[in-house]
Order: sequence, then C-alpha cells, then structure tokens
Amino acid sequence: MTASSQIPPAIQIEDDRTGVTIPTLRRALADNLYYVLGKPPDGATLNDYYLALAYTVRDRLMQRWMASTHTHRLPTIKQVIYLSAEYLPGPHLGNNLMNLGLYETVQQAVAESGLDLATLLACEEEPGLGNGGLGRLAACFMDSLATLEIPAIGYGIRYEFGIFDQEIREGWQAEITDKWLQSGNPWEIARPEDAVFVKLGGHTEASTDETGCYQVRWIPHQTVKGIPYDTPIPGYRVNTVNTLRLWKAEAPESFDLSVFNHGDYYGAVDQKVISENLTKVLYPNDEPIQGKQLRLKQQYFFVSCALQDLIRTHLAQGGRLERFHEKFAVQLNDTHPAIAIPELMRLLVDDHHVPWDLAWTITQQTFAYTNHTLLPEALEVWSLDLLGQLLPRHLEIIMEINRRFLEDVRLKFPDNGEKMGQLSLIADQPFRSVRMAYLASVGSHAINGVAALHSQLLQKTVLRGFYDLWPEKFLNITNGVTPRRWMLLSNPRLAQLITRRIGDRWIIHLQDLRDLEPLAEDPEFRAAWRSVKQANKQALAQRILERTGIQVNVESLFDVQVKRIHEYKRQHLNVLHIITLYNRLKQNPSLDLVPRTFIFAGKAAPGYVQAKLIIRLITAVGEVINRDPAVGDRLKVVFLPDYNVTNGQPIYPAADLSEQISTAGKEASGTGNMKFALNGALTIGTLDGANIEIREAVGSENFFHFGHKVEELSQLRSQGYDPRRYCDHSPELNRAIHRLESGFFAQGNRDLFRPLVQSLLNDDPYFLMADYLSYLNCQEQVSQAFLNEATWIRRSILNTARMGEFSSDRSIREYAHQVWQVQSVPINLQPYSQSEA
Ligand code: CBF
Repeated sequence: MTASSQIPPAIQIEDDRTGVTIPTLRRALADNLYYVLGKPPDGATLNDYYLALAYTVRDRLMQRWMASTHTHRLPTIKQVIYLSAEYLPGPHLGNNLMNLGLYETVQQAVAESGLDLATLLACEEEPGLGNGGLGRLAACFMDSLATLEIPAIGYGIRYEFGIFDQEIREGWQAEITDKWLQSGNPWEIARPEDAVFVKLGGHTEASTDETGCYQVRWIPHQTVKGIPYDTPIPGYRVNTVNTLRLWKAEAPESFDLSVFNHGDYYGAVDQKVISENLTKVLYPNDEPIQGKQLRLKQQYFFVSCALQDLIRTHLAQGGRLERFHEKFAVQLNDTHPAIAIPELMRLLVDDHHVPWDLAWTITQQTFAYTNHTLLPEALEVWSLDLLGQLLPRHLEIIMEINRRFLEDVRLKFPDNGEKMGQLSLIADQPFRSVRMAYLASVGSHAINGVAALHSQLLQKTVLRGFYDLWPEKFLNITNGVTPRRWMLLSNPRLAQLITRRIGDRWIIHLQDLRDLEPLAEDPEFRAAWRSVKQANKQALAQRILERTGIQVNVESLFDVQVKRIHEYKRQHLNVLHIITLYNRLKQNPSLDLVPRTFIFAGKAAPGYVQAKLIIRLITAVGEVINRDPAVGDRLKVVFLPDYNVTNGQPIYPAADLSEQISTAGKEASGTGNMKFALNGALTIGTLDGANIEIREAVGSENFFHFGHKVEELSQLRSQGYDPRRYCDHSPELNRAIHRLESGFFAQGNRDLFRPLVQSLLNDDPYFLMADYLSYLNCQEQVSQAFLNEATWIRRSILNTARMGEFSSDRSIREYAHQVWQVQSVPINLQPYSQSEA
C-alpha cells in the first residue's frame, strides 16, 4: 500500500513538529517517513507509515514532556515513584492520540494521505511487559497519574521478550516468543547518558575508618550497566506527560575490556551475554519462582537503577538526602520490588554515610506497599543462600533490620517467643528464607490491599501480626480502571452515545455516569443502547470468525470469561455449566434454551499443567458442541487466542454477561470485572474481590451472585470437605463429570481430562463442586432475565451508570491523599525556544 502520490506542500520548519492542522500533520508524516525512516512514500511498508505516524505524534508530546520533566524535578515538587516489575500499557498510538485530543484530526490527515488510521493502529506491537492484572493496573495508574497532573515516574524492566504470544494448536496452548521490539519502538528514547551501574555477588568487608566509624564495603563479583529507556505517558487533555523509565541491562565496557585485555575475547563476550540476559525475558507468574536466581537479579537490578537514579537527580537539584522522602513517595507494586528497602538503606548508609537510624526513618517514610495476592504460592520468599550469594550486603542489612524490629517486638510483647517467630522476617521452614511481604511491611509507612474484602483478609491472615502491631499503617484502596482506554478508546460507539446525552465530563469524572440513570427508563435511549451493544457484538463476531472460523449468533447471549487461566478463577466451573446445558439439549433436543455464545480467552503459565489442560478442555468441548447439528445456533464455545490489551479491547464492549466466578477469598480484586460492568455487561459472580463492591454499587438486583462466602468455605474446610458428596447428590453434576470421564470430549480418550476430574473429585481445592448447584441456578436466572430485553437493557445501563467509583482516577486520588501526600502540578507550556529543558 502506498500513500497518496500527492506530495504535501513545502515544509515549514516552525510548526512541523508541533502543528496540528491537517496540512501540517500530513507534511510531518511525510517528513518523518523520509528523514527519520529513510523511506520514500512508494517504497514504504505499512509498518513504516505506522512508525512515521508514531513519530509525528511523539513530536507533539515532546514539548509537554520536557516541560513536565523539568518542572517535576524541582526540589519543591513531590513526585510519585511507582516501582513495578510489570507494565501492560497496551498500544500507545491510539491512546496518545486520544489523550492529546488529536484522534479525529489525525484520522482525517491520514485518510487524506491515502491511508487508514485503523490499519496503522493495528501495526503496533503492544509491550507485553506483564502477566495480567497487576501489570495492567500499573498502566491504568500511570494514565490516571498523568491525567490528574500528578508528577510521577514509573520504573520497571525493559524485557526484550515480554509475555509469550499464544497460539492454539490442535486445541492446546502453544507459546511463541514475543518479539515486540523487532520492528522498532518509536515511543522510547534511550538515555545512555543516564546509565547506572549495579553490583551483584561477591562479598563484603567491614572496617573502621580514621574517625572510628564502622563501614562496610561491598566487593562485587559482577557489575552490570543499566540503560534507561523513557516512554512518555500523557494525561488526558492536560499538559502533563509523565515518564515510564524502563531499564535494560548491558555489560559495562570496562568489565568487558579487562577480560579482553587478558586475551580472553570469548570470555568477554560471554560476560556481555550474561549481563544482557538479565533483562531478556519476563517471568510468567503462576509458576514457582523460588530458586530462580535470574528473577531475583531482575528485581534487584531495576530497583537499584531506580533508586540510584532518584538519588542522583535529587542531589543534582541541590536536594538533601534527609529530605529524600519529602521529594519522593515510592510505591511498591507488590513484593517484586521490595528489595528496594535494603537497597535504599545500603545506598544511604554505605554510599552516603547517613547514620542507620536516620536512614531507616527516611526509608520507612519513603516506601508504601501494595499487596496484590493472598495465594500462599504467590507470596515471595527468597532463600538466605540465594540472597547471600547474589546480594551479600543486602542480606546483612535485612538481618539487621530484622534484629532491630524483633527487639521492638520483644519490648512490646515480653516473653513471647512465639510472637517473635511469627513476625520474624526470616522463615525457618521449609528452608531459611526472607519473607518479602514482611520486609515490605516493616519498611513501609503504609500497607494496602486492593479491594475491601482483600484488605480485610490481609489484616486477618497473611499480615495479621503486623496489623496487630500497627493498625494505623493499614488501609484499603480498591483498584480501578482508566475510562480512557476501557471506554473512550475501546468502545467509541458507547462513549459517543453517552457523551451525546450527558456531555463528556465523565471521561475525567466517571461519577458523572450517574446522569445516565434516569435514561434507563427512556425507551428511545434503551433502543440506542441496544443498537450499540449489537454493533459491538457484530464486530466481535466478525473477529471471532476471522480468528477461529467459528460463526456465532449475535442474538445469542454473549457470556464472556477472559482472564489468566487458573484453577482459582474456575474457568472449568464455567465449562461444567456448558456441559450441563449440552446434556440437557441431548436429552431433550427441542428444549427451549436461551441461546448462548461462551467466549473464553486467557493465557496459562507455560509450566502450569492443570491450567493448560483447562484450555484444552474448553477447546475440546467447543469442538464437539460447535459441530453438533442437534445444537445448531443455540450453543457455541469460542476460545479466542492471545488475550492481551489489544485483543481485549473489542471483547469488553460486546459482552452481555461477565463471568467473575473465582473461589471466594482468592481473587484479590480483579479489574476485568470493572471493565465489563463499565461497558454495560451484567455480572455473574461470587462474593470475591471487588465483585462485592461492584454489586453494592450497581445494586444487587443488577448483579447475579452465587456461591459460598469466604466464611462458609472455611467452615466447609474445617468440617472435612468431601467434593464427591456434591456429585452424588446432584444428578446433573454427576452426568457432567461422567461426560468428562468417559472421554466423550476427547475422542474416546479417557485419560486426557483425568487429572482435572481427579482433582475435582478427590480434593477440589477451589470448591467447584460445592458451588456448582448455586452457579447453575444463578445461570438459569440469567437466562430468564435475558429473555426480557427491555429490563436487561435497563440493567445494563444502570451497571454503566453506577460504575463511576471504579475509575483508576479515584484509586489514584486515594493514594495521593492517604498514602503519598502529593498534589497536582499543572504544567505551563513555554514556546520551545524559551524552555530550559
Ligand atoms: O491488583 C491488581 C490485580 O493483581 C493480580 O492480578 C495479581 O497479580 N496479584 C490479582 O490476582 C488481581 O486480583 C488484582 O486485580
């Protein structure tokens, strides 16, 4: 494809990088294609055009970005520092166009140049630098921080290979390397001039200096260079552009040279490879990571880079280290960056000679910790052996923090050895290790969970001892999602309908959606709402056809479960419902069944065998049901491959029903639940995570709830839970399990799904059997409700209207006031020639 052969008029230097008229944008596009990419229009690929357009948009962010960076560095301005091992920002181009207010103009400029914006947008490879909810939350928070004009830097890792791309081959998940940087990343700017050096391994040496001061020197075995790559994160229609600074590991030249000078060329190259491996690949979660030295190296590498960067800029601005916490509020996104606590202590005490007590006060005042999971297998611990090998000085510091902390505990609870053992940062079993959640709690001034239930359980279980000690440190901040990406960009039809009726303030004040409530009674508005939903379903149906070859009925109920595949999320409970409906149809072919299209998407961790088998189960059930002529259009089962931000965007707007069916107490919050309800899907869900708050907000009559509550499950557990009993008492459950056992969905292979069936019958750690009946009955209510179109649409409108509090803007305001004590800082723009940047 080539652009219109008409070459834009002569270049006017003054505004080609900033101007936003259509002729200027066209010239800028051609200019970037020619001068940045070195391509004439007739030799350019679509990707070249995408890159040229991305540079054109980046140019238009530049002045705001430099002005923001300059202002945010001022010593009087407090900045939020978000430390996260994962970010899932999604493609930048569409979002940046939207936030700059340039979407329509650029669409037209591009069209006048003979191109199609949607086609160019589709060229962007999204940065898959995260596993799921936690990384996506970090991206929503970055968007909200900028939109609220809060100075912030997100620090993370520039993984060369992000989360794998998923293909479905013969029904199984296949993992394909994600080469997101292959065709160039126009959004990032490398800043080698800001490189820092990170030490690893070796040993420490203690000495006393001439003034009698005790000092420790760390003599590392290896040094790695961290190069920052900066990506602009613009707020919505404001001048603030924050920075996402991701670090790449490289070998320091001096290190290479010293080996090289000894004639060991290959040794030098090896070292280079070893260093660069550090940021090669993102670790999938849901797999045991204990013992994975490279993962600990990654965590330490990026937090050390970040803290060194902060100290350097702070000192360069004339800041004093005693005031570090007044300049920076550092948020730990789970325990992955918790090693930052001993690292800041090391930098302050060893490198900058700050006395321990003062350094500890600064550290505690600097950090705050968000917990994102209670799953025991996801609570990080690092063995003392590993820590000692890799970070010998940090191990000493952690031991000292622990010694002092336990001394305080002893004073508070004299003669209570048990208490000290419970609270110690060091676990003895099953091996001596550091409990990172404890370290994060001790080193932070605030600790929060991500939904009300989760925060309560955190205080009652995992961090109970710390809650008893310092109740004032604990708070809840329920997650949120950005309405810019998850409505404005991904559901333009609905966004336009809403804006036509209530104006566009909702985009930054999501609570304004309340104004839609009275419209739920208006038949005309309801009809318009329905048309939007149908158009979105049509669009998704088209994608489903293109990507899977499955034809779905857009009048059927779109019943959607998209998220990571995990036993606790219970995709297989959903499948048991599908099998039950199928069994009913087989028993009574003329059954009057509400037609449904079941849509699944999600990745399973490569080493999580049971999760991969769940994917196979979904595809296997789909293969049989979708082909069964007796079923026809009434049931369809779709597994959409490669769930990520890009592929998720068309799914949420098209859903009628959102499946949020995790075992109560297991899903910390969930954010997909918010995206669905915001886009007008009704939820079927357990009382888990943020489902509880969503139900309260939208009204229990507009939410289908089922299943045992947390307390009921613990009771079941303590009474000796027997899953087989449920099977024996429910003929339909029995039949569904039997279908699975019989090999019916596996071409007669009785072994294929045996591990799943055995787990359900013998152990059922996630209580599928206990919740099955309640789920089934609730699904029946859903079907009945769907038959009444007018009330369904009414409920859909009310869901959207009442989701205002689930904006990530609200979450960020809470962090800003309750944790970080930061203010908005509007950015004034000066003409480029006068800026000091
Ligand atoms: O808080 C954000 C999300 O984080 C997770 O994805 C996580 O990785 N721990 C949780 O599982 C989600 O419940 C939560 O919404």
